[in-house]
Amino acid sequence: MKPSKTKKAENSKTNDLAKNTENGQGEFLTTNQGLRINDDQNSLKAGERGATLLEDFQLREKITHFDHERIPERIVHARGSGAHGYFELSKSMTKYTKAKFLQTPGKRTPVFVRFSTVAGSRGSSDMARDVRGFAVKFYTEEGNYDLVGNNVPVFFIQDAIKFPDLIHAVKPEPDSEMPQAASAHDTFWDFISLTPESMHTIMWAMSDRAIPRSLRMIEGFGVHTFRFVNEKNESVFVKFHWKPVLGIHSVTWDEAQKISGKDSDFHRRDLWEAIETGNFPEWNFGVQIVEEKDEFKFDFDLLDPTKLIPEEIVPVQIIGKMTLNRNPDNFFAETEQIAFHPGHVVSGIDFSNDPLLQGRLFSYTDTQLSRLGSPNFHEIPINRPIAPVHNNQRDGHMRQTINTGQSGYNPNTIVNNSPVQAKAMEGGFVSYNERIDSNKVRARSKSFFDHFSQATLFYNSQSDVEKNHIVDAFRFELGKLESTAIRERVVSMLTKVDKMLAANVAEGLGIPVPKAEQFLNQNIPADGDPKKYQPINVKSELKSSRALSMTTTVKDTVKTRKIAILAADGVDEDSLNTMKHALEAAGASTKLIAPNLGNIATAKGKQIKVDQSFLIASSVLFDAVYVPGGKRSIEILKEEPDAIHFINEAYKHCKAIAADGKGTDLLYLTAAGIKILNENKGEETHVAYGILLNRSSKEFIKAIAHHRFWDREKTGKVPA
Ligand code: HDD
Repeated sequence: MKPSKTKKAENSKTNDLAKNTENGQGEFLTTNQGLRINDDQNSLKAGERGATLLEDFQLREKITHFDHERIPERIVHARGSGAHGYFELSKSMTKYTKAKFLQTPGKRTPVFVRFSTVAGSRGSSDMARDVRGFAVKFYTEEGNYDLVGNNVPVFFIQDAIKFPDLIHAVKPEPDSEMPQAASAHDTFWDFISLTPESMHTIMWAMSDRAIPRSLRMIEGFGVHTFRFVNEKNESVFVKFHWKPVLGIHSVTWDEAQKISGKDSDFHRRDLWEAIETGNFPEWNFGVQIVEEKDEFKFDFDLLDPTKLIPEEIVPVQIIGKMTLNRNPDNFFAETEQIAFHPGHVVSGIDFSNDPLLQGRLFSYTDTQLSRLGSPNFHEIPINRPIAPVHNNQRDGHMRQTINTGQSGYNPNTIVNNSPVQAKAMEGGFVSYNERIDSNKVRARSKSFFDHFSQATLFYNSQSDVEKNHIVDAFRFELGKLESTAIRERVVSMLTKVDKMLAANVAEGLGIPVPKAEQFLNQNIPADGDPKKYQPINVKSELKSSRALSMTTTVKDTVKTRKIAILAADGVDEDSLNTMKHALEAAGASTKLIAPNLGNIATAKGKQIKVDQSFLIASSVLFDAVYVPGGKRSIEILKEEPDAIHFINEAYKHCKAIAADGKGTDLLYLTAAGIKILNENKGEETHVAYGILLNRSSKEFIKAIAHHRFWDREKTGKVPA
């Protein structure tokens, strides 16, 4: 789709100050000093065939600017896509917090959201197996509030001091700079095999959550426990959740790898197109509240970022909804230059002592200095708060503000002590006065030493299909390693999560299941007693949690799903149009795929425009396939190996497939049809498998909404 300009959403932040008129439309071309340019096609030369002159300030300005166009990419989360929108509160949080944007139901706050992968470079594939970043900047009237989270509710490590090690381990290996955007290599698993605290997050990363169908279909989590503080200075602990209205859906690993080749911008394009076509992505915003008196009532530590609070124990209260309704005008100016920081808070939101969060509070401002190059990064339009900014900070690279007058200090009499400090009742930020009385130590609390119970809880909460996918992910990732010793250490650690899981992974790797005792906890200070640092076993009361499985997610809509319609000359017009219109009326989009671009002629001789040829299209870029009737159309498609492959692949990836009239003949040449013939089980079984022969559009729509028919995986694999 050609990028077009979305109409300006009413509730979006208007960062217009530095916005140029639309590509200078109707204006003269100028230098950066405003000098009108007469010839931008030729450099200044001593004669038509002579040397270029140093005097050519116009050439030098243009080339110099170009030479400096790239800035350092983010050290992590370099690959990202963003959008503008708004957050609307539905339930007042006055009881818990004084944050103004959380007081009055109906209040809208502009936001900018950036989704990202963690490990890959800025140009890497969207479909890497990875945790997704989910960072939201709320432009509140009291200043910017950044909720810098992920699509996984827990993290790999418990203390920020280990973050550089984790990232060095997962990034491409330093000698060969391989592999890009992938955790399937020795250094990552070497680190993980020596870091048992990572096991819970590893389970999420090896699940299908790490290969989302769409960024519009991921959950978001603040991860850490934060604090709400109310007007009376009372505090509660809070965890933040984003729940996608379209449900949480993923692709298969085979699909993810193929999509990376077919369209490495798959997620970015999907987000962009959804917003351009008015299908605004939405998330419900939820909180889990824990009273201060209950801080120690759980069998895990609230400050430990490798733990979640199961929703069965503390339900998620939905308090509002976020809608993304405007694409950026300029990727670099907005998505690339936006600077998030967990320390950008407003009065009423405060931190807990989670040691990972505490380290982050240092890291984010620091990284912007090297990435954006100046302590004035807050003056870049996308980072500017809508709340006024007044202080005595001055100067620095690329300062935009022109501070007037004599004073740049406080206290002063010159401007009557301005800018003045705000009292708490005037919105002045006052840190929660938590009592802290302890020795200075480099240590970790014993309450952080249970590394496996929630990894087990996560695994036990998965359906059989989800469990199989996790096993396959481990077999893939560990299978890519050069070192058998690392494989063994990881599998030995898995025995602490689930014995069957470890056995299944070991079988795929062709190794015996190593004993659990073999794993080493290397997170031990030089003078520490190794015995004291071994993980402790906690048996959690809860056996499984519904919210952790994707099988319990929303499955009643086909909105924004993409359906491929395969046809050729001679297609039955009614068969094509009835289904196409029904799908589009239900909110899905369709693409007509034929042997060549241009038009196809229907059986009645009407010309219909083809959207994609088989050379361009691929089943992995679609959610479902429909083959309309028409004798000639099907005869042509039968001779088209790409059409057969298209259906085979969609079948392999468990997608809904429908055929009408003669279209069913084509299906019988594919894995889908062969399966039906072989099993000879009757129509209802086909429908249960997501294969619909001569069924209504209503049934097809229901099948697409179901997302995938995983049962097909159980009953034998198919080629594709
Ligand atoms: Fe981080 C970026 C999320 C731990 C240091 N982080 C970054 C982004 C997200 C997260 C979503 C991208 C923001 C954007 O789109 O610009 N990070 C997390 C979460 C964590 C976490 C959910 C754990 C719960 N991060 C973490 C630690 C450290 C960092 C422990 C360092 C001690 N993160 C950074 C960073 C980045 C960053 C180096 C790179 C680019 C940036 O900040 O602006 O400072």
